[in-house]
Amino acid sequence: MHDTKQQWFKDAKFGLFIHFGLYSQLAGEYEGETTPSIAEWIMNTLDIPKTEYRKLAREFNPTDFDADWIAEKAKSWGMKYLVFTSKHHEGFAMYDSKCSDYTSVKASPCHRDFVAELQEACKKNGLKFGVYYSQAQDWDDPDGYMARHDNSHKTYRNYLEGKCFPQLKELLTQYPDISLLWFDTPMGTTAEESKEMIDLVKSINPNVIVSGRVGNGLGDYMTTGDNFIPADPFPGDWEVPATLNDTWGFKKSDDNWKNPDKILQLLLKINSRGGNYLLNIGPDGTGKIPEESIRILDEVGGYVHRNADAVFATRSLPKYPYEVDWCVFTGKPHKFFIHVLSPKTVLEVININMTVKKAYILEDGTEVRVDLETTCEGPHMITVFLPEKYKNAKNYCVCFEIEEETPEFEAIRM
Ligand code: JFZ
Repeated sequence: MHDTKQQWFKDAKFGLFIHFGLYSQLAGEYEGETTPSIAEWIMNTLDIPKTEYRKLAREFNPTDFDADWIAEKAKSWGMKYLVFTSKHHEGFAMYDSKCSDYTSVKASPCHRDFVAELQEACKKNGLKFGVYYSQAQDWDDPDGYMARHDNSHKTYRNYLEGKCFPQLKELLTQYPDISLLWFDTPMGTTAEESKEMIDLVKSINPNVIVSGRVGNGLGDYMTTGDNFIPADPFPGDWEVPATLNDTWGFKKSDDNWKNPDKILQLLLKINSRGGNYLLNIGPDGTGKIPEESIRILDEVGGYVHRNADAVFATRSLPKYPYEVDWCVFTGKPHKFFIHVLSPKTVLEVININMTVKKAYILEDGTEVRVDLETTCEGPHMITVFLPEKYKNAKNYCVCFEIEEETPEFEAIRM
């Protein structure tokens, strides 16, 4: 991927994804049937006729959706950006679109513009604001793509010119704070068409970053699949979007919630390899966020908040030559961090070449004694003697202020 000088994105490291739309009301169920797939795909998976699906708009009134509360929470979790579904594959605009009647402002009793509400809330809370826009799949437009269906009779161009391009223009002109356009599932989009979308976006707002899923390798950064994380440091900018259970949109029956310790470990691994983690919440049809998501994010976000210096603006580290399961390293110029994720009485790591000026527990500043020595295991054996309080504790971070810009990981030697 290209280096686009998108500094805020390189520094962000942690963000909040929100999947919210008409599908949220169905909660993964339609006429007594539960979708076997992700909930926001229910129209496609259960083949709900368009005329039936459209009726959902008439009941959409999410009185519990509180943009301010969400943005405040995201900030308290140490997140730096938020991405909201302005239009998902279902085709329903969650903002005041002038070129369609199928919008939350015109077709629903709530008459609300969620993009405007979130833009405002992000501004108040100092978060960068991004919107998801399904540029190829549109299951409501006769010429939009639909996965699992025959698209051969469709004229994609009609959809692009009649809905996609006009809506992109609207989003970028009506909401000047948009900093990221999160495109998705390009399907049959050609390289020329991807380029056209990017040019359109940047002609209105040149500072907007475009996600990798604009298609044809033309995005400003690389997007992986749900929780698929590169095993090694990955050059360029990249992001892992991920769910906290197994669905993006709200699904009543899905209680396969991930372990917060696991999520935290993934976040730190992603950061140490140079990427950002975009964690999803799926509010229900009333706009309420599942309690379990909040519990997980309070825990993960609590750690990030306490250890912000070891997450925000960290840079990709070289690959450490050993398998370690009790800690993850992150780093930034002249700082090296050991995140201790399982209990230890003393910390020992080897083959890290750096000159330590000062070492301390990041969350409370308690200095720790560090021994640097050459042992039979090789040079640069680092031992950290822990204060009583941190012996056998987990989820805390040790910060090393170092002479060098970055530590050097030495190769394994006999
Ligand atoms: C897409 C959407 O279809 C889905 O509904 C959700 O919005 C998600 C964030 O993005 O799903 C994908 C697209 C690409 C991959 C995985 C899920 N991928 O490349 O692995």
